[in-house]
Amino acid sequence: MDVADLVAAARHCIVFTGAGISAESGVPTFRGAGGLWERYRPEELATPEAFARDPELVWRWYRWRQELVYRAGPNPGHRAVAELEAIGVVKAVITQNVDGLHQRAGSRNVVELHGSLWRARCVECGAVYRLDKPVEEAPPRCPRCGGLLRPDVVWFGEPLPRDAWERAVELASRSDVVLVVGTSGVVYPAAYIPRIAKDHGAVLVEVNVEESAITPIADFFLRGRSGEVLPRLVEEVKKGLGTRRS
Ligand code: BV8
Ligand code: ZN
Repeated sequence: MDVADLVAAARHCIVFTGAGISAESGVPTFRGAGGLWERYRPEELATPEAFARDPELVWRWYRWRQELVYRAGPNPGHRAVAELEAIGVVKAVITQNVDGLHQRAGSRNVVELHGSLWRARCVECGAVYRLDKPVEEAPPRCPRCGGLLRPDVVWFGEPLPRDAWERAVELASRSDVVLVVGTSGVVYPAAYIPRIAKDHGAVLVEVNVEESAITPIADFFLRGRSGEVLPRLVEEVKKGLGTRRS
């Protein structure tokens, strides 16, 4: 049974992604070479303390990432995931990424465990605003109450949004195949998701350019860039489905 047959025959296949799936869009990963964290340490910027100390610096970093993502756009890896959902094979995408590229590629059922670059939340009145382009001023102010807006992302030391976490656990628990794409598997509790699926009997297929903390529990390891491996997988799955339908 090869991976394409496994995915084509899956009763409930989901995709779990990390920064690696956006690397070929030109969005640097967190821990790889040239990664986001190379210039900054996570503790410096992606934490409530950093924001309290210097909201302008933190927003400049997020605006820089918004501009990167805004110009970049989804890559063939994101589009392959969207196509697997469109042909009814993939039921949902659970992502650690905040770049919104899965949605821009056409994925509809996306669970954002760590929030989104494209939402801002008022620290005073709690109002949440959708952003359709990079913020102009850093830090932006709440149109309603004038309070400070923060990126609506999960920083280190902060809990994940309850509804996103519960949806992710529910999806992982009922899946029989999980494609784990472009994650180092070191950030918790997100990294529990592939483990929860495995504990419920799912087969894990990892797509990564190098081994990760997930590899020891993966049933299949497809070494390569997701922008190349996933489109190939989609073609083979569609062939498999075609023969099954005929
Ligand atoms: C919490 C949003 C408690 C913001 C992010 C010690 C041990 C264990 C845990 C901890 C610890 N100390 C602290 C913790 C907890 C901490 C944590 O896990 N830290 C880690 C670093 C050890 N977790 C937290 O703080 C979480 N909150 O625990 O709260 C709590 C609970 C209840 C009540 C109150 C408090 C919150 C974690 C969320 C942090 N926010 N992002 C932002 O983006 O600015 S995390 C950040 O890392 C991104 O979301 C990113 O997605 C995520 C994980 O990284 P990856 O996605 O895996 O990316 P990475 O660069 O690491 O890897 C890329 C992979 O892609 C590599 O494997 C590479 O080989 C591969 N790749 C590269 N190119 C390609 C490719 N693959 C395929 N194709 C390619 N072309
Ligand atoms: Zn407000």
